[in-house]
Parts: sequence; C-alpha cells; structure tokens
Amino acid sequence: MKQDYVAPPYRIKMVEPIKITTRGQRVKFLKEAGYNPFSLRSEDVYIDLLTDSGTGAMSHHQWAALMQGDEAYAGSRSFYKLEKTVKEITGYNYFIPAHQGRGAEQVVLPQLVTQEKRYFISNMHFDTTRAHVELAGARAIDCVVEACFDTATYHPFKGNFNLDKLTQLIEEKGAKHIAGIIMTITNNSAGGQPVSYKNMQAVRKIADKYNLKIIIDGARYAENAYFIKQREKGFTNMSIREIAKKTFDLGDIFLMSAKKDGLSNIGGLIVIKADETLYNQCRTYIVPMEGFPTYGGLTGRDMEALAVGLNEALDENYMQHRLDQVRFLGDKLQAAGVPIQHPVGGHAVFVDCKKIAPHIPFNEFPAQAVTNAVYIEAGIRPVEIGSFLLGRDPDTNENLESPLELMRLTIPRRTYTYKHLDVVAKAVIAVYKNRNNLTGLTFEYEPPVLRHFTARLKPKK
Ligand code: P71
Repeated sequence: MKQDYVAPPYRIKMVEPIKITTRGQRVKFLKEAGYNPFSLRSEDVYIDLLTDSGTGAMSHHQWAALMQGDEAYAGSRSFYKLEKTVKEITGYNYFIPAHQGRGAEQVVLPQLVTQEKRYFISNMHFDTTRAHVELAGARAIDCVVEACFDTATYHPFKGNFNLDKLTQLIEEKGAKHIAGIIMTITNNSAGGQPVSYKNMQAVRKIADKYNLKIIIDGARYAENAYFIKQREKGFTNMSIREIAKKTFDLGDIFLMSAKKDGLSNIGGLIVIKADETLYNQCRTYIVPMEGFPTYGGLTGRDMEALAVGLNEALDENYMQHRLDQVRFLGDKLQAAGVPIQHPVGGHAVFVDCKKIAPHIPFNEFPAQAVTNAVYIEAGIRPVEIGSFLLGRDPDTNENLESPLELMRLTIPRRTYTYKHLDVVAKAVIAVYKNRNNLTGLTFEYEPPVLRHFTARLKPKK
C-alpha cells in the first residue's frame, strides 16, 4: 500500500492573504522582470517556491521569544541563550553568530586559505559557498557519487561523496594544498539529497589520514538526520537529535544558514569544535564584516527566535510532516510522468528539465525556460538550478555546463497546505504537456558574480 501523508502538527493562527493574478498580467510582469523570476515582486507571485530560506512560518513560541530580545551591542543575553542552544545541539566549544549562511562563509573560508592551501573539496558546493571559496582565492572541486546525476534511478543517499574520487583528488592535488573538505548536508544543488552516516564516517577517516579539516555546511542538517533515521540501517530507534549529534562529532567546523533548519527568517552560525586559534581569528575578522562577535549581524530578537527554532526543527512530528509535503508533490508529478530527481530530497522537488526540453541547449538555460513557463501558467515561482546558476569558469570565462538542468520547487516550512501543492502539481503538469513549445533564453545583462540573482534575459527568437 502506498504510504499516506501526515496532516500538519500545527494549526493556523494568523494568515497572510496572497494575490491571484491573470495570465495576461503575469506575461507582462515576467517581461518587466527580464525573464528572471528573482526580479519579480513577491506581490505578483501566488505560490512562492523560490526558496525555503527564511521563508517559513514562525511558531507562537518564536513570536513570543522575539519580545525577549536583548538589543545590547555587546554581551547580549540573547546571544548567550543562542550559544547555549547551539552548543547543546552540536557539542562544539565555540560559537559566533552571523547574519546568514554566506556571512558565516565570508568570515571563515578566507581563514582556511593560504598561498599553499588553495583547494576545497565538497560532495557539492552550494553556489554562495563556491563564490566565497573563489573570492578567497581558492578553487572549489565537487566530488559526489555518480548516482546523483541519474535522476530516474532510486538511490537512498544521492548526496554521498564519491570516496575513491575524494582520495584520488587529495593525492592528485597534494594534501598540503587542500584547505578543507566541505560536507554539504543535505546536498542542496543535487536535489536536497541526504548523505549517509556511513559515508560521512568514511570521509572523516580520509580526512584524518591526510590531516584535513571537515567543514559541515549544514543548512539542512536536521532533514539529513531524518533521512538517516528512515533509510540507514541501525538508526531507526535513534532520535534525529542524537543522529545530528553523531554527525557533528565527525566535523571540525559547522557553518549554517539558519534560515533553513533554524526555522527563522534570518541568521547564520559559525560553530567550531576545538580550534581555538581559528575561533580567535574569526572573532577578530567578523567585526569589520558582520559586527561585534556577540551579534554578528543579528538583532537580539533574531537570536531569540533562532534559539527556539533550532529546537523546533528537531521535533520529529514537525519533520515528518515537512518531508511528507515534499513527497506529496513529488508523487503527484511522478504519477503524471514529469521527470524529477528520484527519490525526492528534503526541501524541494527538483524537476529534470534536460529531459523536458532537450531541444534547448545548456547555454540557453532549459530549466529557466520551464521555470518561467510555470510562473506564466499559475503564478508559481520556482527557481532554476542549472547552467544559468552555475555561471562561468573563473579561469576561462566560458559558460559552464551543469551536469543537471533542474527546476526547484522549494517548499517553505509550515507555510503552504497540501491543496497549494495540488495547484503547483497541476501547473507543472500543464507545462510538461506543452513542453515542445518552450524556447531558450539569452542574456540582455549579465553580472560578473552570482549572475542568476540579477541577470536580465530575453527569449531567443
Ligand atoms: C537556497 C539558498 C539560498 C538561496 C539561493 C538561491 C536563491 C535563493 C535563495 C543557501 C545556502 C545553502 C547551503 C547548503 C549555504 C547557503 C547560503 N541556500 N549553504 O537553497 O543551501 O546561506 O542563503 O543564508 O546566505 O535557497 P544564506
């Protein structure tokens, strides 16, 4: 029998009306936005699936906590509350807040790069992580299992490192040239795909052999822990808090965009297990970048809400419903034949647009074409994760070809109902049926870094 989907373990206390638009209006809005949904006004979006980052709903406990924010510039009570929570969850010794994930990256990554140490190896770098690696003068190399690129075939842990390749890369580049191993959990760019505990343990062994640091990029570490509980032998009876703790034991540094599994609208974490020198360097460097080390770009009230949210994300009833919502949307699309990354991951359904629009070449951005069509169809805003996002080779300036051309339907936490997801499925299925009419896009304006945020495009004639 097919597994059912659980009802939400919460009820609605406050609502935010959303606007319904006509197709004619949406055609005009998208043109004005340079065919880039990042430039749409959110008011003109009916169901916003651009990201799950900072877009979730806070609980009444979090709203109540906001009132307790201590806005002192230095030594805020809210900082100490957040520090206690973070240390309890991770077991690490040192903590500095940052305004969000990339704030943490811009402080920590440059400390790890030297003239000699100039490569990071990751299962898959997220785009801002890659950008900060490159801004620090280093190079980012991905090393994920091949199964991740075969969207149609089931594999329980498509976020896993390719362990042979990891060893080979370290040998090839020379261990003394590796600045660190970045473990992205879940692996966002390949579909929110989990990394198994066994795989992370093997990465730790390799890191120990070559005396390398492991940086956990754990924006969605709680979702990863839940997948380990569900899919990996020996973890069924462990709580996701315990699994997460075991995961943190394998790392040296934990960087978190707390806008995801922190269930807050803003926030980032820099957490260091034992390296006091690195901690002191970060404490010094964060002042001109993010702010004094007891606020790091956050208000006292942000830190309060985050301290509560971090614990709520480890509640298994919450997590089951969250992952059921994603599975619900994935199942609907699959039943209609829409190609998706299978199985679905933690925070989104990733639609395989290489298969939907094989007639559009990578440098005319097939997934962006599908994304735009979904907006026109029903006012839903997905996001492209493919060659448009990947950008250009920093050495040759050539457009890079992404191995996957994906459209991400990202589900904000505790925000939409199953019925909203029905509307999403219907729109995507309609675009899929009409796929032969999709056309590619070219640049009208292309910024030099992280181009997908602000670029303007036009349809290819
Ligand atoms: C996501 C984001 C943020 C985003 C990206 C593109 C469009 C819209 C929003 C951010 C991450 C992430 C991982 C694994 C670091 C960051 C940066 N993800 N690591 O998926 O997923 O964190 O956004 O807080 O700066 O939508 P930050």
